[in-house]
Amino acid sequence: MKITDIRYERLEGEYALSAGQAAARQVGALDIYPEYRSRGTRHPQSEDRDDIVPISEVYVFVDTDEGITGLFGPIYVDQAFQIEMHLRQHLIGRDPLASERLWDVLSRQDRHARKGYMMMAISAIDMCLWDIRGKALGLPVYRLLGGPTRDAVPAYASALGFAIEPDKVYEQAVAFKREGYVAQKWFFPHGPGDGRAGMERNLLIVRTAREAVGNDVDLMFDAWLGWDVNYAVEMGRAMAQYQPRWLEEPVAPDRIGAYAEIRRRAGIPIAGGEHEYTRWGFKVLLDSEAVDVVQADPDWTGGISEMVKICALASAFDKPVIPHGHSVLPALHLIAAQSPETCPWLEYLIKFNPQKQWFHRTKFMPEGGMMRLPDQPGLGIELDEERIQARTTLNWR
Ligand code: SMN
Ligand code: MG
Repeated sequence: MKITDIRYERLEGEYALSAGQAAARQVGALDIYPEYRSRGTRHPQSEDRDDIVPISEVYVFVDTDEGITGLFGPIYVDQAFQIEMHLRQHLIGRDPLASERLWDVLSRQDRHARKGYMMMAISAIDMCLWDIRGKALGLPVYRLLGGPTRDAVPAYASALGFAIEPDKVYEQAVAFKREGYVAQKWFFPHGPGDGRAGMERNLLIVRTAREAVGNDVDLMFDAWLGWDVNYAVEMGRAMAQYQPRWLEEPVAPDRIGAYAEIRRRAGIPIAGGEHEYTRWGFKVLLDSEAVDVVQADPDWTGGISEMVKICALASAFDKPVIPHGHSVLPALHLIAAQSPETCPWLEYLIKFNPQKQWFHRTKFMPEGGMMRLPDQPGLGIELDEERIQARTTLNWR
């Protein structure tokens, strides 16, 4: 089999927002500047309105001479550009099933391929190659990876975009528990720039969520790179009585010493890695004793191939990998082929993952807190032509 073409398409349609949740703000790295801190919510999905909004997503297609096409998306347009400018020339005419060779070549072809958008571009290609292999052999990807290790995977409810007023947090935390989720993650609205009052409001979210769910549901909290060491240590110590399963990304990912210090001093488990790349990036995190939970994202860190290696590495450190959930299917295939000890859960972003699957014929959503496994060959992404109102080919040639 040979790769004959690589194409990128922008799909456009209309997406139905669902109301019932007020707009939520989320702390971030730029919040040290007042004008950014006052921006408020950053996500249209968190608006409190029933509305139809335009939606536009980019997909990558890898065609072969045997009529099989590998498909992956949504991806960022920046990834498509990197594929076109840097990766394409190493892929056309090559055997898509020799994906270890191709990953190696793609990661060596440019000195900047190691991280960032170029590694994210390699990730998207890796996903397409797994899709091709699955379609060629008529099997879902988790079967090719040696799974399933379970019939279904427990998902945790990730509440990005949900209202963070205490009464709303309470109500929603109870609702997630009733739906069957054994764990849920909330996002902090405040950081060091919001002073004591902000810290109190953060803590109120933790306390309210714990009061809502009792002791048999795990709670996690994400600071999305928005804090510093002192703030994280103080928050960690104050949160400890509510027994969070983890505090996530308290500071920017490269501040590994800060992670290790927070982990030593805060008294609660620390999670991170959704913005880390490849086995070598995770080796540094693990060697530095910086995290208790590894959150590599298949879409960004190097694809499914690299995730398998990161899982092997993390399991040798006895640290679980709970992949970040930028898109559902790659993480689901991987998790379904790992020991439940290595990969106990899938992240499901309740507001974002449905949007990311808007153009897909089969939507993967947890039921009773469990995610069933795909049975389609490959990754399981098929486009729903009825939802596509316009299709544009991206072309930089
Ligand atoms: C997150 C980051 C980027 C996109 C969606 C969600 C978040 C998470 O940090 O951990 O889910
Ligand atoms: Mg996160």
